[in-house]
Amino acid sequence: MDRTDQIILEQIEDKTVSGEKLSKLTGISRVAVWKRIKKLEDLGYRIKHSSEGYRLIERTPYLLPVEIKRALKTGYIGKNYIFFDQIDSTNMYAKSNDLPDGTVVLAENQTKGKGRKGRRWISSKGKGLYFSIVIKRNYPLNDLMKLSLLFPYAVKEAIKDYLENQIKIKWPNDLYINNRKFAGFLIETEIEGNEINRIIAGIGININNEPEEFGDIKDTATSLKIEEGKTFCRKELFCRVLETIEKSLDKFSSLDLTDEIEKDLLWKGENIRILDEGIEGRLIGLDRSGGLKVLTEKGVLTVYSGDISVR
Ligand code: BT5
Repeated sequence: MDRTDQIILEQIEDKTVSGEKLSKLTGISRVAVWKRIKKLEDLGYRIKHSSEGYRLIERTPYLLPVEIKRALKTGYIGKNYIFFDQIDSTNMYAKSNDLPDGTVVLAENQTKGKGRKGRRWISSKGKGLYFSIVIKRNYPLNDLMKLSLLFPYAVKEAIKDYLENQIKIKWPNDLYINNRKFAGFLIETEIEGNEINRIIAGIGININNEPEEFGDIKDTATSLKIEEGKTFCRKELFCRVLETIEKSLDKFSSLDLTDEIEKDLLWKGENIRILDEGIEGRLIGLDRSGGLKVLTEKGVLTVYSGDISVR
C-alpha cells in the first residue's frame, strides 16, 4: 500500500467522496482511482460505491502495516513491522535475516509453522496470530529459562481481561484454557560465551480458529473463539500483546516472574510425568530460574527442559 492508497483511505474513512475529488487530491485519473479502490477491496477493506462516490464501511481484518501502525502504542517492539500474506515460517524468516531489535514479523498464513523439536504448528489463514519478535539485546545465559517464560506470561496478561475463562500456563511455555492448548511459543536464541545476544520469540495464538481446522489434534487444541463462543478482533489483541511484551521486557530484572507464573501454573499440585525422562511425581512449583520442581520418590527434582503430561 502506497501513499496514494493511504490518502484515498483517509478521505473516505468518514464521508462519501466522489471519484472526481479523489482524482484531484491524488493527481491520478478517475479510472486509476477506481482501480485503487478495487485493490483496497482485495486487501479486505469494505467500501460502498454509490452515485456520490466512495465511502469506507469497514477496515480490513488483515493485519497490514498501515493498520498496525495506527493502533500500536509501543516504543520499539513492532516499530519495524514486516507483514506476509503467506510465508513458510516467521521464525525461519526472522532467523535468516539480520533484522533490528524490536522487529516483528507476522504472517496471515504459515505453510511450515514450526513447533519445538521439529514439531509443526497449524496456522490457518487469517484466524490466529502467527508472529516472531526479534530481540537483539544482551542477557546473561542464566536468564534463558526465565526469558522464555516471559513471553507466555505477557501474552496471558495481555488477553486475560478479554476472557471469561481462566488461562493456565503449561510449563515450559504453552497457554491453555480448559485443559486445551491455544498458544505455543518457540523461543530461539543466539548465544556467545555466557551471553544471549539475540532472541527470536515465535508466538502462535489461536484466536478465531474453528475446531475442524485442528484436524487430528482437535481434542487437545482450542482457540479463544471456541472457548468463549465469540469472535475476537485480532488487531486489538495483537497490539495489546506487543505492548505487554514490551512492558514486561522493560521490567524483566525486577519482575517476579516465577511467582507470577506459579499462580496460574497448569497441574500445580497434581501428579505429572516428564516425558522422555521417565520422571514422575507431584508438580510443586518453579525454582527461581524457572525450572520445574517435582516431588518424586527420591525427593525434589528440578528439571529445566522437557514436555510434561498428567499421569
Ligand atoms: C509450540 O511447539 O507450541 C511452538 C509453536 C510456535 C508457533 C509460532 S507461530 C509463529 C512462529 N513461527 C513459527 O514457525 N513458529 C512460531 P510445541 O510445544 O512443540 O508444540 C507443538 C505441538 O502442538 C504439535 O506437535 C501439536 O501437537 C500441537 N499443535 C500444533 N499446532 C497447534 C495449534 N495451532 N494449536 C494448538 N496446538 C497445536
